[in-house]
Amino acid sequence: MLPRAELDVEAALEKVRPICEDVHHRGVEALIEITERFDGVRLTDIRVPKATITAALETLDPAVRAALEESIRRARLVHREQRRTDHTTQVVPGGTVTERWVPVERVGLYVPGGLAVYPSSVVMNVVPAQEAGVGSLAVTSPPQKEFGGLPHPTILAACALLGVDEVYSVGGAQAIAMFAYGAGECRPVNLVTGPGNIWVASAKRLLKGRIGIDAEAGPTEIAILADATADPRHVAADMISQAEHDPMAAAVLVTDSVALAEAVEAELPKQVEATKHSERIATALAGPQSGIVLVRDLEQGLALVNAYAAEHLEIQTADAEAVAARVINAGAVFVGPFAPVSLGDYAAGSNHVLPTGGCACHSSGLSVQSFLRGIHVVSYDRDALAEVAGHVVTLANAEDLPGHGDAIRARFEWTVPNQ
Ligand code: HSO
Ligand code: ZN
Repeated sequence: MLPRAELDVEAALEKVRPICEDVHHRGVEALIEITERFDGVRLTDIRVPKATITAALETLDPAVRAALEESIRRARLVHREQRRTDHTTQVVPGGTVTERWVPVERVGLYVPGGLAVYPSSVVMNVVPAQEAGVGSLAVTSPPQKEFGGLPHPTILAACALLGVDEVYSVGGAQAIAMFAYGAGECRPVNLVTGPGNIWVASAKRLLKGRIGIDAEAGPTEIAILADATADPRHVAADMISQAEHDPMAAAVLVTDSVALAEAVEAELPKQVEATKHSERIATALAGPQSGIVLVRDLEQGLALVNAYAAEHLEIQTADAEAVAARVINAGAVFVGPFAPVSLGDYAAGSNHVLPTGGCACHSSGLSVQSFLRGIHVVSYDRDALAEVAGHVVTLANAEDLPGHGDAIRARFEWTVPNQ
């Protein structure tokens, strides 16, 4: 019964379709015109010069550089270990199936602009792609008026730190179309990942198939399952931290403690008032998608959070590890009092590109796996094929596809009975 923010991606398709077609047919010229219309900047070139990317790193605040480096280091630690190894199964003597994990050849990574600047999202997209072994990787991010039509310099600096030198200053649906069809120097990609606004989500929906996509990202969500042992100041702060992203963001506390519910309710306005983006936070917290839910006990709380399948789920209860072990639907789970979502947003080592809108019940966050395909390589010798030939012919006939069976029979001078 917990409502979610309504995003009408389907309705946005009407506006997005002509934009994508225009980019398809007119390439860079269309991108420049559309960018002028929506971002208010006239680009001379869609590609950010390499020297500009390098210069952004040179002028980056050293503290931000150190923090980004640590974020990258931790993300690499975790993602490196996600890489699956090829595996061969011997089905019969002379008959094997190998699963080969092959990186996608070329990917396009979308880094949002909008209400905030997201160099951390550069890290979360680029690191798994690189660890997967993707050979060709392009980043795009909306141009910023105050930076002369370039993406935010911190985004460029993050690209430089990660060794990414193909960057475009294009945002919105037109950026996804640029990746899908190619335009100017940007060759078409095979896969697009990264969060974005409704226009980006809508373009992903439209172009899915021509390109692979990770997910259609919706507004950020945090759910917190907490009992009387949780600190209401921490709970309130964590709810605010994600409400800060978007007036449509969801922050939901689920608790069996009336005392905690009341304490958090009292704490929220105090903290909201004191923080910088209080207006959008207050809007997000007042929305129907946010609230405090009182449950009978943690059992019922677990049932609720599993049904809700939040992008981020914090467990702030006694024996949090045991409770967390019973979570089956969540983009990422944050366990105990010292693992707030903000840690995961920047520097836990985990990925912050996570399924929203309940998609956590069928999808995972971004990982090395997102950039790999498992190719089955089938290798059978004559004896191994002979052993199963009769079964294949039988199944082919059962499906009324005798040509399939004949492809087997032809290899044995038609001696395999056609039954
Ligand atoms: N919480 C966001 C990611 C993010 N937060 C980036 C700060 N910067 C969605 O997981
Ligand atoms: Zn965040």
